Amino acid sequence: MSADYRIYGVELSPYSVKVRSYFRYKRIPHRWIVRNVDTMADYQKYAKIPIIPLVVTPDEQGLQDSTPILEQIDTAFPEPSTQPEDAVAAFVSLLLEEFGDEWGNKWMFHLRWAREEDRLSAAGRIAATMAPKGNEEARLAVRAQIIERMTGRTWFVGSNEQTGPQIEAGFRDALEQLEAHLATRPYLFGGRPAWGDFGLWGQIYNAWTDPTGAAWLECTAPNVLDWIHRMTNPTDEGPFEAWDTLAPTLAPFLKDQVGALFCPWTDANAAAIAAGEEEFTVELPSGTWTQKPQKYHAKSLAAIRAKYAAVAEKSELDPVLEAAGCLATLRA
Ligand SMILES: N[C@@H](CCC(=O)N[C@@H](CS)C(=O)NCC(=O)O)C(=O)O
Repeated sequence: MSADYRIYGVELSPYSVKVRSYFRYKRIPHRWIVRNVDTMADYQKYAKIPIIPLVVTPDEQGLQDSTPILEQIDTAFPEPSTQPEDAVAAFVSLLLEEFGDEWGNKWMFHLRWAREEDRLSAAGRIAATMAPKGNEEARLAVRAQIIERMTGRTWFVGSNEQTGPQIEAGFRDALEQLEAHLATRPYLFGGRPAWGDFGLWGQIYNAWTDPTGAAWLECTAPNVLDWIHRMTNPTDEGPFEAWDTLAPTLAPFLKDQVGALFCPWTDANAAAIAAGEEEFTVELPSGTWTQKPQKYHAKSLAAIRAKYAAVAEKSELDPVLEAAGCLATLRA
């Protein structure tokens, strides 16, 4: 029995590193345990579903799913706060966390598996967690199996021949917008990290660990790269900002990435699940988008809608969400 929290995860899991960064920022005593052949049996004792991260509390409770994990940790460790005081910024942060988990994951997952150099790199590192430690022959054999399985499985996040170019263009646009925003502040909401940072960062950090993502980030987005480094072990560098100073460079991101792409997509995905459809098509500003519905996502949409509904005073928030094209999706 250990007095510390334990986080079972791997470096290539955006949700795992998101949770680890959260623990680091809050200075919560914890151990990072790589889920591999040696730790699998322990992991399985606590994991109810086969996903990472898995957090095991000091009283041996297993927690899964990064957003509820963050919520539970916030209850136990409210300070330092990761919610901006300003009501508009606070909700935008929650929305960006959801966007990062669900849409940012398409950037990361697509880039990781679309090109051979990325497949080789990622599969090689994942294989190291699955093959017996130090056995290079076994690692390369597992790498080959992973590549075979993952090639052609990018449909899982909606990446296909039609959507791939849209995902890549969207990621490049997003990086350009984040680059401008992070030019004058260390974190997305000012001097300290907020939920939006953790959700988006897990995905963008992971894209950076793959060759194509690294090439894009390192040659075009130095401020985003600094933020990637900072977020691996975030510290308090000052207060949160209020929405009025964030808006000039964050409102464009909210409008072009969240309102124009993610919101219509998530509405269409939820409608397809409700109707029991095998596939859905939605017209986005980036083009026609066809994919199989993502079941898990409908749940997290319901969760962000509940968070919106719980905001007591919406008179300043609603015009911001309306201007960004997010309001109807959140009110539905
Ligand atoms: N919604 C979950 C998603 C977690 C998830 O998809 N984890 C992936 C890795 S990034 C996973 O565990 N895949 C199966 C596996 O690696 O065994 C969360 O936020 O924690």
